[in-house]
Amino acid sequence: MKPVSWCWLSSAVLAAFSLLVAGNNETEEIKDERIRDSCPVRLESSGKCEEGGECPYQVSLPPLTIQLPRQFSRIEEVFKEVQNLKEMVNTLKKSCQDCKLQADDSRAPGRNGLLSPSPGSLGEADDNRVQELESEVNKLSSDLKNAKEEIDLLQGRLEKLNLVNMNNIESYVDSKVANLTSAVNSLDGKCSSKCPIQEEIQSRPVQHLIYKDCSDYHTIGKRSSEIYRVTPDPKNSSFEVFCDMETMGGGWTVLQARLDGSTNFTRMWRDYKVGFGNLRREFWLGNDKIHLLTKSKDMILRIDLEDFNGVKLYALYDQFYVANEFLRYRLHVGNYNGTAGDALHFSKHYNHDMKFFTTPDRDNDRYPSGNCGLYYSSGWWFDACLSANLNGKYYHQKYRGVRNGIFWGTWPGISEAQPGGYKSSFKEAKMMIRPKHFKP
Ligand SMILES: *[C@@H]1O[C@H](CO)[C@@H](O)[C@H](O)[C@H]1NC(C)=O
Ligand SMILES: *[C@@H]1O[C@H](CO)[C@@H](O)[C@H](O)[C@H]1NC(C)=O
Ligand SMILES: *[C@@H]1O[C@H](CO)[C@@H](O)[C@H](O)[C@H]1NC(C)=O
Ligand SMILES: *[C@@H]1O[C@H](CO)[C@@H](O)[C@H](O)[C@H]1NC(C)=O
Ligand SMILES: *[C@@H]1O[C@H](CO)[C@@H](O)[C@H](O)[C@H]1NC(C)=O
Ligand SMILES: [Ca+2]
Repeated sequence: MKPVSWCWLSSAVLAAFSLLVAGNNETEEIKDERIRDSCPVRLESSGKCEEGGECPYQVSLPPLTIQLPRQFSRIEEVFKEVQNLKEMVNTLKKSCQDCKLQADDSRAPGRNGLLSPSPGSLGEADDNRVQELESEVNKLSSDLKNAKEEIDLLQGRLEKLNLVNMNNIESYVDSKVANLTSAVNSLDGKCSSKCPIQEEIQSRPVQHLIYKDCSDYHTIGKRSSEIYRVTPDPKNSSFEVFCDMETMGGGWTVLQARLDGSTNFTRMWRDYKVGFGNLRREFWLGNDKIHLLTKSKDMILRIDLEDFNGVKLYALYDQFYVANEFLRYRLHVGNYNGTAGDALHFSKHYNHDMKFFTTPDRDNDRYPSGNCGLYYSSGWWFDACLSANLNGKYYHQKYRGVRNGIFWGTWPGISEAQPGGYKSSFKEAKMMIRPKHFKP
């Protein structure tokens, strides 16, 4: 008989020796190296079995660290997110109501002579959306409760099952929260754009002065790549951005640029939040601004890269959204198209989609024993840790040591570098967004 090893998470199971026979048929499912390696308890047969008799087994029991607590903290995080979403819905609901009241006031005849195109019916439509959303939020929190109960239930049971279900629950909950977040955002956009007092009345005379992003400047005929002022959220402040009016028809709002190493990208949370650098050269626009821009319209992302051999390739993602600071600027990135390869979704274990933003002073990554931002000298949506990092250090040539340079893991030939050998860097990198439905 060949040696076999199983991995159990419960000491109760270890006692139940007879279960081993049943477990035998299930080992297939836990062949996943990762799970087995991370498993703290091992039970091994010595391989010397007498016919029909029992095999002698060795049990190695390190201090019993069960994997559940980590998973539990995920659920807790999600609870917090849902709580925040609930609050956002309430705020939105209230502001929609306020908005409607103001609209009613301003429609009173003879007040200021301005008429708004039936905001009443629009307001009702928004109300329905709010109600829908509320019931969605309620449903989600009861789903979460169920998930939590399920976990509690499973905790005392056969533990392999437990692991499998935990993963399912995690991704299920993640996608629910993502859906809800985008629903809230679209509602937020609607609510503000339909508020007559704020947009239709106050800003009507200067309406042509409100540009949400670079595509609006393109629409009015601007064709030079320049700095322009944008106001993605009429309730919030406006700010300057650099517009790329040439690439693929133009209309792109640039979020990040690397050209020559003139700006240091090893920065803390606060800097990545507000942005840094020089818009005409190297910069990070700032996570708050990126959030407002991607909230105001459905955006696509384009990444342009050039290496020191003059090879230029690009990656296009058909969705790009960055959540707010409370949600730790979580990244949502859609399907890939392009020539540079899909390094943001490199594999199951290296996937930047749905990851939080991490900086050297703020560890939100998926690497349990350290801070990826500190190790790789940048702020980024680290997994554990990376298959892409466009905010890495700027190296003017190949370099050795920690791979903390600008990195795109699907670049041709990049994976051939030996662990101790030279690593290639990039000459230029650029990230920019444009509304999904924009036609240049
Ligand atoms: C193992 O499982 C398969 C399908 O899950 C089943 O057909 C087979 O009979 C099982 N073998 C044993 C030894 O239980
Ligand atoms: C999220 O929304 C998409 C499309 O709107 C839908 O296909 C998907 O099932 C939703 N996911 C969940 C978990 O509700
Ligand atoms: C960039 O900033 C970090 C943190 O302040 C500092 O440690 C590092 O030396 C700087 N790098 C360069 C090239 O100036
Ligand atoms: C403006 O946007 C920032 C960043 O998302 C946010 O923190 C702030 O609360 C917003 N201000 C208003 C008045 O909506
Ligand atoms: C990718 O982009 C090219 C060029 O824009 C287009 O022709 C092609 O249909 C796209 N592919 C997908 C899968 O979207
Ligand atoms: Ca970490």
